[in-house]
Amino acid sequence: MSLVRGLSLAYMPMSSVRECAPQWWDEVLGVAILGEGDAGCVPSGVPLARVATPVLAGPRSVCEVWRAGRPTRAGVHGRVRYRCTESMLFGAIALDEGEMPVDADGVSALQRATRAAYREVFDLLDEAGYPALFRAWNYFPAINAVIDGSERYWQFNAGRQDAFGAGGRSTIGSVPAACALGSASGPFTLYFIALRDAPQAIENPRQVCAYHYPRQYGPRSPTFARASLAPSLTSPTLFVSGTASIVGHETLHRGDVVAQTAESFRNIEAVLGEARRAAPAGIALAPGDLAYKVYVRHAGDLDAVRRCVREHLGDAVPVVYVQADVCREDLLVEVEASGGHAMEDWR
Ligand code: 3EB
Repeated sequence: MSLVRGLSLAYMPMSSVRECAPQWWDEVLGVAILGEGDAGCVPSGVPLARVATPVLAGPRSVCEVWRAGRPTRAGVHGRVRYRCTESMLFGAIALDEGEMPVDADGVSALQRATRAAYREVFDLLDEAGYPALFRAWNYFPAINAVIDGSERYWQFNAGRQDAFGAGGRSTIGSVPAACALGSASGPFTLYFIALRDAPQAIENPRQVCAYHYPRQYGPRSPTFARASLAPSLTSPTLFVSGTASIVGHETLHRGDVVAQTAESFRNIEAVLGEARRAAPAGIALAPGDLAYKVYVRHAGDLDAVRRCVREHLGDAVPVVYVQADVCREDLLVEVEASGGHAMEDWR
């Protein structure tokens, strides 16, 4: 792995991360601890997101480690911790909703936390010269709960859209790849990768663009693209956003987790088809060339989901399974992926 130039992703059990030498960390951009892990093994100065999504297979705690393939520089901006290279910046921020200043306008704490987190991020990106948000991972508890008449996922969408607007960023078209999942506990948590040069947003011809969803899915649309491609990185990289059993704008296969998983893969294949047309020749973007994170709403569905995933991908592809609530009550599974970069898992 030390020979890899450019971005790489490793899913590692906490026990292996603990054994890494100090110089190994020099090239680490950032880490997300999935599950129950103790953050003590990650040196201070490495941006860290703690994501309370229990790991469903393998070790109880998995570290998602992003490495740059070259030395990184670390910094702090407001509450955002980051590391960067010449071309990219990885950052993480967590804001406790309970500690948000009181608001007279009746805007929910989650909307305000989301807005504040993104505004700090955009502030950093503008100042440091990495204006293009490439990929954003969003986690917060009780995503499906209805509070004061609106779903928490809708409140999150409002806060995110507020911040994109306030930061002078487009809320349609050229938007980042993303995911938004319900965690078991913890603060509003955002981690992200941003670039100096704008990536290309990719949409899915089978799905309505999320930023054009009709009002029944909330008064403020989600701000994300189905995928985002950075062709000019040392290793041209593609992020496929969280992908679920949605065709057009509607959920398909209510109550059938296997059919939902298969539909999610049809969507991923459609997105990859679009990405291959936009990508430089030589970047491998077949389904089996990517690394995956699968969010399962009900832990008891793991075996059924895993069988279906293996039918699509075989056994040689890195896949991490975690428990998380998906943003629509009727969605039982969501799948994200990335490729083009080097990758490694613990098996
Ligand atoms: C969907 O397609 C399912 O709000 O950032 C997927 C990826 C979903 C990203 C987000 C939401 C988000 O609408 C949910």
